[in-house]
Amino acid sequence: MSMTPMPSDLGGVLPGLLGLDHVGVAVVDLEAAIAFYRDLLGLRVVHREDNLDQQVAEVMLSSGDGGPDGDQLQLLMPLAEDSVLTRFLVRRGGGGLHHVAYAVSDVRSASRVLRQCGVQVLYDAPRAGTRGSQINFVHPKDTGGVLLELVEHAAADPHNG
Ligand code: CMX
Ligand code: CO
Repeated sequence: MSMTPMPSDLGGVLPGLLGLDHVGVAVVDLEAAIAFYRDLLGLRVVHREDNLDQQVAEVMLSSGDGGPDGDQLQLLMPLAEDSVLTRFLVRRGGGGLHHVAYAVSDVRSASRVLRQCGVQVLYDAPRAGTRGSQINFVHPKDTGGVLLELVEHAAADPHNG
């Protein structure tokens, strides 16, 4: 895995970047993982939902109030054999760090700028993420091996800062 060099004329700064949002961890047993982080770190579940578009069960945990301050862990478990997560778990022989997500004010323009910088943005248009957010991804082959998620929170999300 390599990192795509940034064209110097773009300045290398992503517009509308709000900061780190969450870290995504793929798991085989969601309830066991929730119990592990609750009992070991005292994290609590602040949200859970099934994302049928992504075919994953998602649980957000936080040590704070679950605000978009980077203090969130997202546990992910596949809901179907053809989920993108199934391939990841099979390839790795179990769970592990799956992605790092950054909050942006406008996922469409952030994706456009990243495309101009030459990295592979996965979706032509953003898709549905947690709590009504809109998400897109940069392929790990362009980021040194880390799947990078962009998340634009829904305006109505009470956690939207
Ligand atoms: N982190 C780091 N590397 C990863 C990876 C990950 N999460 N997933 C795959 N890879 C690596 C593989 O190890 C493989 O590397 P090698 O070529 O060195 O063996 C390479 O990427 C494979 O790439 P690929 O053939 O294009 O793709 P995959 O079928 O494995 O899919 C990806 C990878 C990123 C395109 C797919 O996972 C995807 O579409 N992700 C976006 C959606 C998603 O992740 N949804 C779940 C989270 C939802 C949420 O956060 O709300
Ligand atoms: Co995520």
